[in-house]
Amino acid sequence: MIYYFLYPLHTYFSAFNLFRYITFRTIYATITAMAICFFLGPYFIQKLRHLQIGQFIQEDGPESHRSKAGTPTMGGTLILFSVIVSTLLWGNLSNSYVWIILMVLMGYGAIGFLDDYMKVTKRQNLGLTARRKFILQTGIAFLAGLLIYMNPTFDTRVTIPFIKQFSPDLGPAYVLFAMFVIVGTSNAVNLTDGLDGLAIGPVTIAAVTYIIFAYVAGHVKIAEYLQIHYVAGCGESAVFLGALAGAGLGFLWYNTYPAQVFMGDVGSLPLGAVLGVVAVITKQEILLVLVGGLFVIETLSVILQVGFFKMTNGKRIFRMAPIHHHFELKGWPEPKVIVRFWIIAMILAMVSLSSLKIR
Ligand code: 57M
Repeated sequence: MIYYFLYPLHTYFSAFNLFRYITFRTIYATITAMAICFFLGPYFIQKLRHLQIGQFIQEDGPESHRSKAGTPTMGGTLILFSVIVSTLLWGNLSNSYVWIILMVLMGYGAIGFLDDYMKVTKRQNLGLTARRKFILQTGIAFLAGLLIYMNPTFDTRVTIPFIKQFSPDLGPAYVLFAMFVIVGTSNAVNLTDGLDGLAIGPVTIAAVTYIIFAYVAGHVKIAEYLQIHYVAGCGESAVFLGALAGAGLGFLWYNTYPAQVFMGDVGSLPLGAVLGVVAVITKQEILLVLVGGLFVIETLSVILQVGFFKMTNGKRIFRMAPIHHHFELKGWPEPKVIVRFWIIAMILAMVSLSSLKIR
């Protein structure tokens, strides 16, 4: 909205010309979302405690998690609030990609809110059935994929990281591909959110990484120079990603070990889903496997564990899946697991950025 009300005044005050620049608005979207999360955090946590919205700990979890019982959860609502307010303030609201992203954020946020609410009211860690959750996720992802596909300027070719010559055109099937990316990333982040700050750290790293991809893909000259797909208007998603990164840092202030609040499914499901949407919009879909490589590792550890368990009638590859629990049970202190996973996420993000030059 600021873009609307203040930019036109640049004819009277040249300083207001700044509001035209995506870089300027991305920086201030980041600061705004961080400030909202940081300053509202204590009040919000106190409110969650008052409402007795506390985490129920599953019996079969690691012993060290017992002490976490009752930690306020559903902190993701504060993240979503900060991101939405900051994006509405600093984003160019005539950009359709911004609204598609916000639709997915709110849609998945509603799924997570429902799931968390059912868990809290039933005092057990079982919310929506996996089937119901999957159907809702797929429906929203389909709508997002269709809206992106219907944009006449959107290209349905898929970018293969590090390979410039080959970019298969999926045509209408691109909608199904986009759905897979969005639903898959949402659930991968959800699985990863099992230690203090373990999900929000890499989500913030991925958001910052995609700010760069969104900016260069939305800039016709830079996109041409880097020989990547130019996506008219996708640069505006950098403002949203700035808000996401800012809210992530603001939330991390309270979610870091020992966590004062958990994000809940209301946070993990939408955060993963919007990373998927942005990966599709910026046409760096498959690269998300690298940018969000930590989420992929966590998900693969579960798939391998469950598959091996079933094939061998009860044998396990890991002491416990997802893999963060494996290292906990090996005796690594929780902060050590978390920070080492963050370091891996940063390394993967840097390698993914190198794909811009290595073509
Ligand atoms: C999402 N949720 C955390 C918190 C967070 C198929 C199976 C792999 C599913 C998986 C599962 O249940 N995943 C659900 C992970 C939970 O965190 C809550 O959930 C929200 C995210 N969705 O915001 O509200 C617990 O994680 C801990 N936590 C923190 N700090 C945080 O900042 O310490 C979360 C955030 C919280 C808290 O203890 O209660 C979770 O782990 O459930 N299941 C599992 O992950 C379980 N693994 C398992 O069963 N492995 C089996 C098979 C199925 C692979 C095996 O290895 O043989 C583990 N999780 C739990 N208990 N809770 C281990 C058993």
